[in-house]
Amino acid sequence: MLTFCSPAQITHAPTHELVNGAREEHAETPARLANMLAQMGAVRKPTDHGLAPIHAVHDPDYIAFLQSAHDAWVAAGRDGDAIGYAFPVRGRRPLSLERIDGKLGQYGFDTVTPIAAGTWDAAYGAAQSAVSAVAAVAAGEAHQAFALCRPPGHHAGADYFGGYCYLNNAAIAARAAAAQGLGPVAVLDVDYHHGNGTQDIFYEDGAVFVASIHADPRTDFPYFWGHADERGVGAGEGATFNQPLPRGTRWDTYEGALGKALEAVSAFGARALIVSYGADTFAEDPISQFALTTDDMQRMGAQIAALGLPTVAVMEGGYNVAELGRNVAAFIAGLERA
Ligand code: SP5
Ligand code: ZN
Repeated sequence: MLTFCSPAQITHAPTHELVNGAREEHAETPARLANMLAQMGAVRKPTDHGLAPIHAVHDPDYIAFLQSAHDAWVAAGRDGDAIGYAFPVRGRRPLSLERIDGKLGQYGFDTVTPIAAGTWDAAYGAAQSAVSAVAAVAAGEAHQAFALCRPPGHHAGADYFGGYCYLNNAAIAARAAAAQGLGPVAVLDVDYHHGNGTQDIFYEDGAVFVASIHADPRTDFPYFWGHADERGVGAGEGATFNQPLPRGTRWDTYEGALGKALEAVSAFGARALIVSYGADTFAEDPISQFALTTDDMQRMGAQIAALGLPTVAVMEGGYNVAELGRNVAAFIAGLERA
């Protein structure tokens, strides 16, 4: 599989996150990337496509915030990684805040997504990996490509970060694919968690179909999105398709949901596919509660590839570091085999 990864992606290294009233070790570690790279063949460095494909998805004021947030945190006299503590109730009017403390709440939606010294460079590198994978497919160099993104992206919206995500690599890839003539484009999100950022970005956009299979948000992060009745609005009505599944879901149930998602992608008329792949559906994931095996990851890849569409997969979550590379390799083997 043609795979892209930027050396900058290792530089994002928050130490802690605030969760359930406690300060815990951050789950989205550089060791994740090292474990995945150890299971890959050669990976290619992305070409730098600049800020244009990022600005096609994200608001300029949000990007300026991400670029400067850690410096502002240090300038305010703080140690370590930047984490907000006060958040606006949804629907609050736009405000022009000054202090980093307020801005962290304005642009973030949780306390588990710190901004560290290397965060911008790593997120930028991951986005370039996604764009480069799309460019390779658009150029006909490959029918499938993999962007080994880290930090992940699917929880990040046009103007917000959260869920360990800062730039939405899948959305950036989808917009780049459409711009390069690969459309209509569908995004299929198979991470354990609902991809709320991707959903929000395309919620009123009927040109990009978004299908997601994920843990029921009544019990699992990100709670406030991903419910079955969210189907898009306006021009996007019907172009969002959510299948929340209960904790404990195994392949026998998952396979049927994946079949429905792929049927919907076909019915939409997609001519290219962006896959948000998370390995946190794995039975032994430390923060997630589905029950897929490493062999199931291969089955998942094969079922997706059977659609026959030009496909770019971008890496999302997966927190069992010891098994992560093997799970990703199994998924890629399935994609390649079909
Ligand atoms: C991309 C992705 O999979 N994001 C998932 C974010 C889920 N956050 C859930 C709550 C955080 C639990 N953190 C446990 C840390 C243990 N050290
Ligand atoms: Zn996840």
